[in-house]
Amino acid sequence: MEMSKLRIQRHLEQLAEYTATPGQGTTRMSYSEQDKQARNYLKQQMCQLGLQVREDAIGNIYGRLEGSEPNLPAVIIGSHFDSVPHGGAFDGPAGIVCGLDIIARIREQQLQPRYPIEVIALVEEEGTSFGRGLMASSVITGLIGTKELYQLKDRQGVSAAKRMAEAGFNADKADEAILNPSQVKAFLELHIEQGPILEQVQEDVGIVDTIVGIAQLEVKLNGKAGHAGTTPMNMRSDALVCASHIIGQIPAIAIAAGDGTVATVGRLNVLPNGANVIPSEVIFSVDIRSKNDKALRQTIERIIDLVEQASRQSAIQSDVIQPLYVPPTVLNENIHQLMVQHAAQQGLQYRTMVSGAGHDTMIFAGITQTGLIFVPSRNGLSHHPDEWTDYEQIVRGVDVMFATARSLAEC
Ligand code: HGY
Ligand code: MN
Ligand code: MN
Repeated sequence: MEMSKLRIQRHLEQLAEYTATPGQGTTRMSYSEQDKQARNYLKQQMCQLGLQVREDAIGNIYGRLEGSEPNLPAVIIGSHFDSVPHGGAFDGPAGIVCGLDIIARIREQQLQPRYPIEVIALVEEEGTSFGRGLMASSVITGLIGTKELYQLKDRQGVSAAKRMAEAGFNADKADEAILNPSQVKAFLELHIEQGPILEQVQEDVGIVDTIVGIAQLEVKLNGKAGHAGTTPMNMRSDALVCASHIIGQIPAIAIAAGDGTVATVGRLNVLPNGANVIPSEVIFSVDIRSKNDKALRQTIERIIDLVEQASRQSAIQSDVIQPLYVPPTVLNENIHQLMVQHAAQQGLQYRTMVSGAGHDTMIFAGITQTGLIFVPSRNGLSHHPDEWTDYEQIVRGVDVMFATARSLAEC
């Protein structure tokens, strides 16, 4: 599908232009200037494909191809268009571009689906802006709403609701963005693997059956600022020393939980952050994943206990919040089989896989049947400027997704 490859390349190269860090990867925060540029591009492309385009109250973009029976539930295909700081050009956009290319192929082949098909571009999947991953899909599936959007804050202390308002959206109407499960037939996502397996085994696609459970914690430690030179060591309440003691023990807790459980401290803020000032406050994130829910919960509990114990021993105030918890999610067996069947019919090399990364698919699984296809990542690299997938590899993933969408939408 030469045309398909050129279309996919054009979209991904254009979207990669919308970054706050040109030459240093994709940095596209929800509701930022870069979000607006990508949003305008995606809406323009959806219009050119003759889709009915709309944005919901929190900024998700929908492009709808009407079915011959408009009242039937829609097959939704898409992913997210926000990024991590200095991330790659494929994480998220590959799934949206997959949806666009499926519509382009339907137009080219003059097909008419019986069920409506909707391409969706989701905001705030990464959680970089407001510290809660899978945010937009959680709103539209009814897991969180207006209250949480006022509580979730960015690093400047501004709420997600305010940032939405600045971008022309309205958190007070978040309930109007909630999807009616009876109007959704399935959610399908194509995503880069973000790991090394498909490349190592030289296979074309991964068909995901399980997504690991995810928890995100935010730990706040409060000590006492003081002069670095004049405060004796036995008279300090140093929040950073306490944090270091805690963080150093987290890997062992994850390893002890077994089943491939992982835990990561990716973000750490020190206040007042002066070289000659004893740190008074430290805030750090803990991202925990496991395919075993018991291991996930055990890890969360042990880290919370560790924080309480360490802070008590060093006269530090501690507070732990848990903005996100999603249990391990098994995806729909029927769609999995459909994808396997189409991959086999197309003569592709494929395997069933567990996803160590979280995806909006796991949230949609709460309201509808879902399917997730992986395409290979070069060197297994992701959340990095050098993230790369060959366009031909994406085309093969889209080929399977197109056949799956045609089966589900009956076209
Ligand atoms: O963090 C994740 O697993 C995904 O990239 N948001
Ligand atoms: Mn990501
Ligand atoms: Mn992603």
